[in-house]
Amino acid sequence: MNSKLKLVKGDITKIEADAIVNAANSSLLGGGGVDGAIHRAGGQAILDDCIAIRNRQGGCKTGEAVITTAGKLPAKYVIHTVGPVYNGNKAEKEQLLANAYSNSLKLAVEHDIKTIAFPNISTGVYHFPKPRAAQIAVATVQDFLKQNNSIMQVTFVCFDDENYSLYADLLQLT
Ligand code: AR6
Repeated sequence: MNSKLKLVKGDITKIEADAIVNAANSSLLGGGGVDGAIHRAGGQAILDDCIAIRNRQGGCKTGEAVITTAGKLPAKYVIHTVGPVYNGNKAEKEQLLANAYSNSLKLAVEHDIKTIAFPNISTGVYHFPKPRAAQIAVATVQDFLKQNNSIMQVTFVCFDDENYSLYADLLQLT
């Protein structure tokens, strides 16, 4: 395995990284799944920052990313990205999922973030097929790390057994 990549099974709100990534929606106002867990555990300060971003730029488009405080979480920042809802044009959705990972990493570099943890974006209520989503996540992160030396660790945090075993298989090959 690439020494900068790590795999963890569990709850991303417990991770002590410089940044954790949230699988948000374009409103940035919170929701269910990992988004709900992050806002619940991090508290009002995260929502306040999200509202300020909405007021400034009208939310966050699919495939893009914004950054806020992590409030009461052990991380320093939360990077909110919006994965695609898996319907319609498959190639377009795959590109948008890759963009969600790469734009989160770009924003991390801009904020001098060295360690970052990702959930399995779009594989919950947005219904992206888990095997393909895992391939895209790992390939996009690997490509980014090849071009950029400032990020020291990327942790994939899998909440469910299916994702964990997909990532375990993929990461053995890297
Ligand atoms: N830690 C890590 N991963 C988690 C956690 C957690 N605490 N909770 C769930 N997951 P989803 P999406 C996993 O539905 O598909 C929200 O309502 C879960 O097992 O959270 O991108 C937003 O507001 C799954 O593999 O995000 C949006 O409206 C993965 O996180 C919408 O859902 C993503 O599932 C985004 O949908």
